[in-house]
Amino acid sequence: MKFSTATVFVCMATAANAFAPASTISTSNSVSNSASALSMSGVTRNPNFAKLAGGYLFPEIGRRRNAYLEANPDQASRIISLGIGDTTMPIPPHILSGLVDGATKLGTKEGYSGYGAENGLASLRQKIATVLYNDLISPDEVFVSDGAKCDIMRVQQMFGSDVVSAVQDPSYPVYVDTSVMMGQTGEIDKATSQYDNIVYMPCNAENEFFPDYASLPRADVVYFCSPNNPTGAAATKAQLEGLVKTCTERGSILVFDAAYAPFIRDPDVPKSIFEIEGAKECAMEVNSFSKYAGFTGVRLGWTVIPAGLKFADGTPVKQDFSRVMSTAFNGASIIAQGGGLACLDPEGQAEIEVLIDYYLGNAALLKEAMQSIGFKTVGGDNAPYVFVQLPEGKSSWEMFSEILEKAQVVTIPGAGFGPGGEGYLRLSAFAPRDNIIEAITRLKAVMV
Ligand code: PL4
Repeated sequence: MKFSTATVFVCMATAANAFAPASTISTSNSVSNSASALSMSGVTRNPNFAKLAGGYLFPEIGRRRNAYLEANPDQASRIISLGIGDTTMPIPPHILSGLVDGATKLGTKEGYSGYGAENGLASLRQKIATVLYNDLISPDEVFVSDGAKCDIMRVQQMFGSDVVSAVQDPSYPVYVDTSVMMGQTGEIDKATSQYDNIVYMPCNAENEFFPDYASLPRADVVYFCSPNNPTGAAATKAQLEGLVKTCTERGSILVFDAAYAPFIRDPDVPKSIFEIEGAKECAMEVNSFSKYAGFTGVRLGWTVIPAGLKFADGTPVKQDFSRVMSTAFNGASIIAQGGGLACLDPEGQAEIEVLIDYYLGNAALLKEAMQSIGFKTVGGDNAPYVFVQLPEGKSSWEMFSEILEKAQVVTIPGAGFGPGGEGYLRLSAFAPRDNIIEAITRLKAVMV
């Protein structure tokens, strides 16, 4: 059933009237009547939302796929998704047993627990620090959460509206969209597709998809993702040393998104920014179990903020993030945290290796297929994404539509990740192997 805005308002007012004293009912009815006639509330819209150039990228991809299927219902069974980076392999047994244990305990008197610590179970924070960071950081610098995406928004809430943010171009759209929502930016420039007051750090073939932040205007907060979404480029130790040095010299805070760290196989590519000397004074790291263990639906992540990271007035950043978490978050699900603990057991770690190897095998097939028909690619070695350079003059949305219509394969146009992504297409390796093989046959037929 569809409701108009006015209908929703009237329904809410009616529900409210069920609890209102009789004398107030006629007044509230007259308010709802005049409001319903106008079909709007008396609340001013947050002007930052009007600045957003369009809908969020991933629902937009889903909308276009659904529109295609509505027009071509006979093609529904042929659709293969190499679009949204969502895991497809089932959760392996040891990790699953952690989730089951977490749930089972809730059914016993001894094991039951209600609200937990906002920052997560002490045992999980300890294990994250030891198993994933080799004790480079301490457990009280770990904030367990419901995922990296949600943490990025909370990090933005902590920084507020007065900071200037820098983003890789192209980049995961959450950094830019949350900067706009927070009021850090001006309007979008229609000619460049860039928001005023954001520093766009070009990542392209000329700079091997690693930005030269030192040559760009200073930003307060620098969002950097490695292995990268969408390009799949993984920054080397030397490159990250340079970035940390520049951020330190300029007094910028680096927000390092390591959501794809488990895909790193190259020993010269750091899995965490804290492997770089000096990072504990200039960086924080957001991370997630989503891609480690197929927890995209379970929801579990974490953010590390070192005690030595401080604002200009000397306040530890960790103190303010803790204030955001305790005010706006009630702790990650106790069941999910049970799964997280199992991920960090030796058995869980071995299961994760198998999962990641599978997706990396898919990525290698996609990369090889694209190269075999003459396309240049980035990524796919230490990342689940292959970024394909399209022929000169071919727009990425055009290519997305052509592939959807002719091959029934969903991809993501590079332009969805920012103007710097134009001319590229992102292929995701998160799919069953059979689908990857079938998609490759169809892509080869359409793209040559
Ligand atoms: C679709 C660089 C995927 N609805 O699951 P989380 O919240 O712990 O992590 C999300 C995340 C964080 N950082 C980076 C990412 O790439 C992602 C997930 N991105 C993609 O296809 O680009 C899933 C997107 C999901 C979303 O909006 O995040």
